Amino acid sequence: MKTNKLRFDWKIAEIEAIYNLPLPELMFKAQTLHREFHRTDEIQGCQLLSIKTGGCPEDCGYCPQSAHYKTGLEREQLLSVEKTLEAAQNAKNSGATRFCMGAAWRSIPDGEQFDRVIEMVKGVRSLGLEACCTLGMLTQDQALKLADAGLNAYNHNLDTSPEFYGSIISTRTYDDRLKTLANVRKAGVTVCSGGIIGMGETLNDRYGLLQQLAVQNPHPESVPINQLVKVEGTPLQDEKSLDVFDFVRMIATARILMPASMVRLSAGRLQLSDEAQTLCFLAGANSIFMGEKLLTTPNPESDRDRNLLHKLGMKLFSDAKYRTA
Ligand code: SAM
Ligand code: DTB
Ligand code: SF4
Repeated sequence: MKTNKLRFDWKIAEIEAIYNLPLPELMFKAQTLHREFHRTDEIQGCQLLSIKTGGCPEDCGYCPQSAHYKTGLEREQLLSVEKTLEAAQNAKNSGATRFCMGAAWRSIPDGEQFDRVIEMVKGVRSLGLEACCTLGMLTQDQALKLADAGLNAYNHNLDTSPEFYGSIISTRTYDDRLKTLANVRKAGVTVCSGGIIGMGETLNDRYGLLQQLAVQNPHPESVPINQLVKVEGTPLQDEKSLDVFDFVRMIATARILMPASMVRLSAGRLQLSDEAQTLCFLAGANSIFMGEKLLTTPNPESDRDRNLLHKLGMKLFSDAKYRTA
């Protein structure tokens, strides 16, 4: 890997300058770095599964799964290992190479439920898929146990800038988030961390989020960029829609700041035309979530994704070997 190209000292003014470049310049820089570190004809397909749904004690203002808001979402206890592995096998059959299990927990309780998740991770790995979990806050001991089970990645998003964070979530702090990321890193599990745009944040908040991610050494290996999915009943249900070009600029800037990382075009694809998604790929996004559901909200149908990739002459990764560059 060309690690001498990676920087961990990004300043807000530099990030601002990149984000606001004339679009052709921004895209050129993003593409130049993208092709140095990654193939440009392939993206990774990931599949999400909500293994424990709803009833979450946290108050994240965007989230349909928070118990603080009436979103009409049906709660579900932790799935069985069998059901989870059935979904993982289906994901593999449809071309995904990474399987991400999400749970609406503030933190994962030790005991039978933790042990069950360990079995899920082992099972997903034995299918030849990369295994990723997102289960809320994690202690060092839990992170080490997940690492022993073969977990490849842990998703824990910073979501936004430290300054805006308190307007979106009050039940945990930015430092709590960073602490879990440090526990994950120390356990030798790769870090998946990104955020959401379209929540009413300022441009400075977007630069602030990108800075928090890009000054981590090493960079998160995986950076999901989500567009807010507006869910009725959440405090952000009436938020103004995001301009597509802001999404493209965010992805391109993430690609430039963290060139070796996977940049994932995550929630919000249903709101994007094929052309807009293509701009995101050209800006350096090299992964999508596949399947008709994200965790609880809809996602484009598989046929539409297949057709789009085919039209673009692109394909999904054919193996699950963890790629850094
Ligand atoms: N409870 C765990 C946590 O918060 O870390 C794991 C599951 S949580 C649903 C995973 C991530 O999904 C959140 O950090 C957030 O970035 C993203 N997310 C949740 N609701 C969303 C929405 N309506 N639109 C976009 N992204 C969303
Ligand atoms: C991430 O950044 N986005 C995914 C994944 N990590 C876990 C989750 C998106 C959730 C969107 C809302 C829902 O479907 O519930
Ligand atoms: Fe709970 Fe995660 Fe949703 Fe926040 S984002 S309410 S922690 S499920």
